[in-house]
Amino acid sequence: MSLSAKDKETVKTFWAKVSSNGEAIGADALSRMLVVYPQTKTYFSHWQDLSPGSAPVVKHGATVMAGVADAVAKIDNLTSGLLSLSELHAFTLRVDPSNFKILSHNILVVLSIMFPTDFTPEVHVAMDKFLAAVARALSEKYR
Ligand code: HNI
Repeated sequence: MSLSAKDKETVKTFWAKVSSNGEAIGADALSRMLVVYPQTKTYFSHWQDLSPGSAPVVKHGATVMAGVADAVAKIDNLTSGLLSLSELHAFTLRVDPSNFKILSHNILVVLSIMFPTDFTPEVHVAMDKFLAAVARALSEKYR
């Protein structure tokens, strides 16, 4: 399941095409996660409004996608590159790492809807592997 050199190139090329839509991708992915997997709401109970498209959901969607953009930039060193973000999620936020997989799934769903032509099976598998690698890197500090 590791990312080949070809997968990395595919991720970077696809990301270059779609990254200007990061905010919209993040807002929809987070909105869907909170509706379809309501157990994820527990981490955001301090927000005023957790409904799809609400201000905090849109804002945090952009934050998460900025994190994904950072991960694309660090694709060759994800474990060390995301260590402080892993520490934050493990020790401060105490997010159960199973949720990373749930968010990744929602990001893939949104990418497939927003970019039906560019989201080829090749892009799908590369992005799936990449998001799994990001989830693994974010889980590093839980050990
Ligand atoms: Ni996550 C904060 C990135 C998955 C719950 N998260 C952040 C921040 C980034 C980030 C960046 C802001 C850090 C800072 O303030 O320094 N999160 C990511 C990435 C992923 C991810 C790249 C996976 C791809 N986070 C998740 C998941 C959950 C989650 C799956 C819970 C279901 N994250 C949070 C919470 C915060 C957070 C909670 C604090 C937000 C707030 O406003 O309180």
